[in-house]
Amino acid sequence: MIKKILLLLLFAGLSIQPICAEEVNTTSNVNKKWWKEGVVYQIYPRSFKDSDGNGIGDIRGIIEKLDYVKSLGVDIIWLNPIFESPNDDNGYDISNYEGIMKEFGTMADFDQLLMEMHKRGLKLVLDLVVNHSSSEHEWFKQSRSSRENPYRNYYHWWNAEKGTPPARYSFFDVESNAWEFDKKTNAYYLHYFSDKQPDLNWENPKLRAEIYKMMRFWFEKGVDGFRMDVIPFIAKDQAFPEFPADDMLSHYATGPKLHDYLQEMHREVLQHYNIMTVAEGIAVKPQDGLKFVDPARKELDMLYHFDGVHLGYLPNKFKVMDPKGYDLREFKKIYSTWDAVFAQKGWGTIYLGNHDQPRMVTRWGNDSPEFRELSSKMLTTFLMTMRATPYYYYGDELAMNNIKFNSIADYRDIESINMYQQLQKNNGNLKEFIEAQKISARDNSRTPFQWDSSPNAGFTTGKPWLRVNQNYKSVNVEIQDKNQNSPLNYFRDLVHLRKSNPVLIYGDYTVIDESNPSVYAYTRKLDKKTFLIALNFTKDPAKLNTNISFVNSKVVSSNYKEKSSSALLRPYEATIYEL
Ligand code: TEU
Repeated sequence: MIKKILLLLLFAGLSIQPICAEEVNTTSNVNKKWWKEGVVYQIYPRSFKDSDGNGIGDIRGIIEKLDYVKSLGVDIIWLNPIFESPNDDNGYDISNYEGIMKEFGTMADFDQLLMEMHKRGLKLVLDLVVNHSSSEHEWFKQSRSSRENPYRNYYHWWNAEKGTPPARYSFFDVESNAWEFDKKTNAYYLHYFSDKQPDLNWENPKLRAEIYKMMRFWFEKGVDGFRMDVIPFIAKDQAFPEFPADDMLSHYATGPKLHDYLQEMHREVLQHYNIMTVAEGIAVKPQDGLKFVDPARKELDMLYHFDGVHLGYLPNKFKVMDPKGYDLREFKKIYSTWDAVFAQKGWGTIYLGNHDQPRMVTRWGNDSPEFRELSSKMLTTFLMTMRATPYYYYGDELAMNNIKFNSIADYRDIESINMYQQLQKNNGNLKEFIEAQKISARDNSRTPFQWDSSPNAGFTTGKPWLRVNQNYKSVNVEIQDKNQNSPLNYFRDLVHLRKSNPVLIYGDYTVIDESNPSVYAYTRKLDKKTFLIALNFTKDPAKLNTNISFVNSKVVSSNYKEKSSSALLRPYEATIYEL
């Protein structure tokens, strides 16, 4: 009995300790929440750990590795979609919202995962993909079967006798055309993504009720939140007015009644649970950010913007980088602008990588052997010291870098394959495209996690669904765990630093030396505590110019073995001072 009580106390302690708002010792009157204080670790389930040797990561694999995740010090796991899906877009095409994808396991596995996570004080956030379903969802099968079917209005249809529908852009369509003609009922259906991802009709209250019911199903199981896929796109003007071709997405993200739906969702579902929500804020402009997360509006909790990750591309749709690289001054402006959006109310997020982005060290740091670890640690410092909840992508703690495939045959991602086909059709420059994809393709960040030096990096005993990065023998958990100076242990230290210093969570953010093209520096200030963070984003030494005297201040953290307090920063140097 006593043992049982002790165990219970232990579990309770474990689950409360890392995120308990009351424990934050500050006089600031900021509105504290567990999801503001936590660090989110994103797991791409397909590539994390395969437990049954079919080459695809799965839920049991994640369970096996929960102690590892816990050892990072993070609080929340965001899992990409794990629901039944024909996998046209790796789970972002859901055919049953209340079933588990068979490659990933069973509902019993899921229940166990949730239990094992809660036991360790980890929260679980799932992906909510409700702008569209799979074309293999029962609703769509019914919907497309006849114009009179009761599910017809679960999707958007345009009857062909009205003529060609007004142009809409599709992300994953060879013609970029979001209207697909369906012969059976002589009508077009709308799909902002692939033609196997028809858009759900949120104007239909029955559809909305189904979605809310499904959300309750997961919350009743104990899930701790949702990351909401392309949620700004759900509302569509049923008259389908013409949109300007060069500015479609901002129209997509500001549909009529969008915020009515989010408020209804809050009323019907969200307010009844102690959970967190984060909007994938695609095409959301800074001036609209608060509409999603101002607590007074009762909609969502956090939003992540795309302005940062869109920086540095040439203005075409094939994700080709500007050979000049990106301008750090613009980078700073974007992150400072977004910090200001949530300075008084609402709350932001900070990320440099996810399953839709290349590896952060390749994109924003430098993945040459000389600088890979150093620049990755610098980026980790940035993520862990901003005023926003960090969303940290699995593998970035090892400084995993882009795999850089030489051939389209290696790619599995619908986005890369679709863009390639488009270019092929239009006699575009395929060679240039393959080179560009080495930097920008999504599959770069979806390669299997590198656990150890055994075949396939210990990810699977079978044939991995996507090739493993060849550097796995030197870049893996087993090696980095033992090395105090590894990116892995650096990440652990920085998570700990953030979580034990409320100033890094809630403190005011002020950028300094704004016009410096090489150094990103800022202060964080809460009550009497001030930290100064100095980050050199380049491979050359660079000077921080400021009147703030910091060189005699305490160095709280550095990514160099030999700490230095000089205003002249070494390549990719990242230093945190306490002033
Ligand atoms: O992403 C939204 C989206 O538009 C992405 O396609 C993004 O623009 C692109 O990846 C940039 O290269 C979400 C999911 O995160 C993504 O994985 C899905 O493919 C997409 O929605 C459709 O569900």
